Amino acid sequence: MIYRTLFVFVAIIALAACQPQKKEINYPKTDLAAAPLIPKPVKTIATQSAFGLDAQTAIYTSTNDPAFEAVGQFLSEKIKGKTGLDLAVNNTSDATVERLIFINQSDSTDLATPESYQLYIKKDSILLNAKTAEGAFRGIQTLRQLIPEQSNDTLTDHPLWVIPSGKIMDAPKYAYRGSMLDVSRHFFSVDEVKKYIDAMAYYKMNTLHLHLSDDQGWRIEIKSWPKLTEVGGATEVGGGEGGFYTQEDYKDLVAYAAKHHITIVPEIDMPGHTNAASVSYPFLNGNGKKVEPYTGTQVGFSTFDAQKDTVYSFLDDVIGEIAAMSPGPYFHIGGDESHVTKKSDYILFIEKVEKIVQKHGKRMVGWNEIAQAKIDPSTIAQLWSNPKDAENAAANGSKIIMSPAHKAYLDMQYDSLTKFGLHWASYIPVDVGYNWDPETIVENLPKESILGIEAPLWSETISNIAELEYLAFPRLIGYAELGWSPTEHLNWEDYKERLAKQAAYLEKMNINYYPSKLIDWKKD
Ligand code: TNX
Repeated sequence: MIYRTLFVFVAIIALAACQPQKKEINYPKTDLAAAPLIPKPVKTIATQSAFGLDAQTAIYTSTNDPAFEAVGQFLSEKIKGKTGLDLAVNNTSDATVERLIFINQSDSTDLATPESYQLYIKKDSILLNAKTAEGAFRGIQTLRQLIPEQSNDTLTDHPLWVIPSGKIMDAPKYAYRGSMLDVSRHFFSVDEVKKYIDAMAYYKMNTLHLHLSDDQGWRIEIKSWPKLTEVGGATEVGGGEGGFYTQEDYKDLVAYAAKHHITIVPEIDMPGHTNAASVSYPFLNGNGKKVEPYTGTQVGFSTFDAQKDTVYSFLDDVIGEIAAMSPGPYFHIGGDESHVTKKSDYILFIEKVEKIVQKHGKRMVGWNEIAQAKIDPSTIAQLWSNPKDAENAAANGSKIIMSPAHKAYLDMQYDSLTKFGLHWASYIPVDVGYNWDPETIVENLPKESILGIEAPLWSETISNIAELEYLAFPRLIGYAELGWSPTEHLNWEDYKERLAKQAAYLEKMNINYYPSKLIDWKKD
């Protein structure tokens, strides 16, 4: 199969080379190493020539894996959106083709991770090698970023988008590079979440954690417990109407994320942060008080009753329904700020819920507090507050997701003048959000214990997509680089020049970013 695709590739190059009408193009000198790529690739070698993307360019992919063809289609759609060119994918009968982009499934041992890719850009061909469609997908993001906004209309008799030539060898630093959206404190629609996924994918993030329940709202339909959304879905911070995803909506989101090689991590927060669930079904409540709908922003007052069997059968249904719709390996159980759960109950609860999550075929993820329980080494702890918890979890064999609030929380204000956001952990200007090393946040944490990083966006202070984007961008782009690029490439002075050049993409995508004065934004 590999030989067959290689044969097709060689044949097509030969075919392209034989075109009688083909004219040499005198490309201007280019420098691939100076391209404002984010995240910065591991290795770039410039060859000072160029590839001209035009209407005579075609896309071919390995055909042994349909997911590679899908990556080719995705590239074609994005090229159309950016340039207007409508490039065919795997159409071998087109005789007008002069240049080609080949997306090749390769088993080369140089491709060390599933997301690794190699990009070879020459005058007449672009070759992208990857072991998996996921790697190919990451690689085409690099290619998308290399296509200039404007065509060059002087080199030939038709518009041509000049892509600098050379080689890129690339692979991520961490396997987990994510962001979280809190759709509970304020609800965000399927289309709004999709728009966020588009931007995450462009910067090679691979995980979207959805915080689907909290005191103020329950956001995912559970067929066996319908009041969760009928009652618990009807509130949000500030008294707005709330909302929820039907199971069809959620599946649509999961599929959209999968098309972008992004895994959804669903979170049902417990045993605290459960007021909306307990308002829907009061037998769940364990704080001894009458439950009322809550639309404020306090935390730590609610808890499930950890002593009742019925609570665990309820959770078996809830986790089972969500796990069945979530192809990813993880289920997040929250576990944070359970201030009114007795410590012994908390530990009992986490250990019992871990078994339920595992029974439904998922790896449990929880905020760092879960390290107080005797968790399984396969369970993952997400550091937000207490480094000691992360240290303990790692000593137990668990992997850690780094989301230290004072560095990685997208809901922290940029400075005291920022309209939205909080500052209980810190103010996080764009440079502070970028200038930290996940490996030095926790003392005595072996590097190998770090699964990756995640930037959570809590939504107490934001109620529409423009406000959400104002907090997320441009900081999210920095977290994408922190998660992907090797430490020796992380340099604020270099990064801020590349970030400045993202303005064209952000504006074209209609993303409302915070125009930080630290950046000399270049709009075209
Ligand atoms: C702490 S972080 C929380 C959230 C809040 C957030 C606000 C975490 C695990 N719990 O419930 O929304 O602070 O910044």
